[in-house]
Amino acid sequence: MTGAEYIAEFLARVGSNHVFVLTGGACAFMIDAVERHPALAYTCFHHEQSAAMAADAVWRTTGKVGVTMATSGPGATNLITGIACSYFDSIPSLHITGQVNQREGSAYHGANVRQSGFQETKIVDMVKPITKYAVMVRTVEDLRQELARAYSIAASGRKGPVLVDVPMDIQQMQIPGDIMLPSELPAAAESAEAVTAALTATLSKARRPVVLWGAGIGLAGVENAVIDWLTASELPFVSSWAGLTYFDNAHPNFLGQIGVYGNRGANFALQNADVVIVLGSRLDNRQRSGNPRSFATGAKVHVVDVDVEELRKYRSDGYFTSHLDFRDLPHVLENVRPPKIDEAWRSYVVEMKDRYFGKEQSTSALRLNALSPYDVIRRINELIAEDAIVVGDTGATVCWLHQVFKVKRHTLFTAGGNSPMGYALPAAIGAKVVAPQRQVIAVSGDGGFHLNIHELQTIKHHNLPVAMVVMNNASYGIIKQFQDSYCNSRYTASRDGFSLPDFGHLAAAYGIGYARVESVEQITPDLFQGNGPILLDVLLSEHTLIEPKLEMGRPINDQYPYLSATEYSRGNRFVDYPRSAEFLKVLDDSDPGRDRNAGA
Ligand SMILES: Cc1ncc(C[n+]2csc(CCOP(=O)(O)OP(=O)(O)O)c2C)c(N)n1
Ligand SMILES: [Mg+2]
Repeated sequence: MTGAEYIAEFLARVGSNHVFVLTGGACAFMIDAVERHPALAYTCFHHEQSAAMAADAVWRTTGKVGVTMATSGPGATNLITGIACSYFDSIPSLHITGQVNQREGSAYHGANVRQSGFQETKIVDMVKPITKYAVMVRTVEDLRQELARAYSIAASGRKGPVLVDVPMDIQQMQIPGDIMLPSELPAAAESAEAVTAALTATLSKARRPVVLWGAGIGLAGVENAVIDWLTASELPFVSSWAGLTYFDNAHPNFLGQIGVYGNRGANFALQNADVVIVLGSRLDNRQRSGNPRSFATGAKVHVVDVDVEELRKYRSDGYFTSHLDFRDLPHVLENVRPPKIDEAWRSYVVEMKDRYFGKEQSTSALRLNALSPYDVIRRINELIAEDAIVVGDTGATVCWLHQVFKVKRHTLFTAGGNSPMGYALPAAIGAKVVAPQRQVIAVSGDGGFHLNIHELQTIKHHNLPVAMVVMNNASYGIIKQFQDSYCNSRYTASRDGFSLPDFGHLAAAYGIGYARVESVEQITPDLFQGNGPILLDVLLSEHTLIEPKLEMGRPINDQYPYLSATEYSRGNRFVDYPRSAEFLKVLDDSDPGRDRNAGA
């Protein structure tokens, strides 16, 4: 078999049966081999970044490693934004790029030229900081070893994307047919016993404990064991956005998602705890705020993570850390003694949940008598199948989505760390291709939707029944809200200076279904049950805000719109988070509507 056929056979053996492509001379042999392989199928995208985002969605949907093939030069560089999505969210994906024939490549001449072959680009060097492993193969033996190695690295330990760059001569060379398969690599970590002892020591002194549930639990596939432990030990828990998809959000101990856009009750509980156990979350600044020193100031924070570098970053925070291979987490938790929880804490967390969980409302929309994005998301949540796949884009829209969507058996995800505009549409396509029997809903803003608009043709070509919800506030709303806070409501480049097309005309141009949504009642179950694609144009006021939302310089339990002094201190019953006199003065003076152009 040829090198290209070897790659196809390898993909079939590891169960990565769908390959997302945009062709070109340097990858045409490989895509041809994919097409000829009976176990494989390819899907064409109209931009390589979409293919990479779709591949990212494959693992999130099925637990199989997603694969792209792209050509050298611009094809390869276009993958970059999508690869970064996988890297920051620890998602395994495999990117196979074609490269120019080695005798045409710059290395052949031994001179340090910019480029020798047409469309030659040093993609390996370019993706090194956003991949776990990237390599160019130089011989057929290399190809055998590097494919297996790259795949093993992608799917082991803290997972992530890898890239294998394959010159055209290698694609055409003959290679023996025995396929070298990947293997799960051992993880260097502390022993389960050591972590059990450390966690037991931390929890033994806890009277007001909170567990922070991170995506690392689900990435390791140990979510059921963690839920059992939380249930049995009666521990209240909160979640990062990326963690939400891995458990039934109706769990009685669950207080909500945390952080800058977090639920107020969940944030209060976290900030008032005396012990916070963090399981598989990297505590980025959307969780702890821009000032980590204001995070859980009354607590001993104990972080358990698979990646020792993540733990190193807490040295100056004084956190306790445990380095664990998360496959051992069930065993660890089985042996951790549960803490003695104070009665006052038990009743406090129940009170916080009653007061705030699921209670988000858009005061900005209410004031304007406009459609509330929170009501829209709740309605969609009610109407779609319990196991539907819901993909978020970015901006205010992805905040609204995560603030109120409640996962039952759904799969809910977005590219949380990289958060590029345009992620949701191609990711929804990727999800639908590998899980055709499940409902798929993409939730984008009007701005973000436009960044991969060409993929409407991919949806149309395959007549994929994907519901594309566009939260249309005729602006880059999240940036506008930032400008309300910090730029005196000058909407430069967020509302002014550009425009977006009529989405009805756009849908018609691609020949896909369209529904205009001006009230919650217009969102009906049939919209999600059709046989083809549909674009739901949800008309919001451009002045719709994200509520609550943290402004700079505040701890996460003091979000805008600001609570009264009484309500604020009721939430901060155990740990004091004083508001400065200066801030109280600003509060007094502040315009409750914030958006100076809102008129209402
Ligand atoms: C590729 C890319 N460019 C720029 C940004 C910065 N950015 C984040 S959200 C956003 C606006 C998104 O607007 P829209 O999709 O309409 O969402 P809204 O905030 O209005 O809900 C921008 C420009 C980004 N995340 N990704
Ligand atoms: Mg918008």
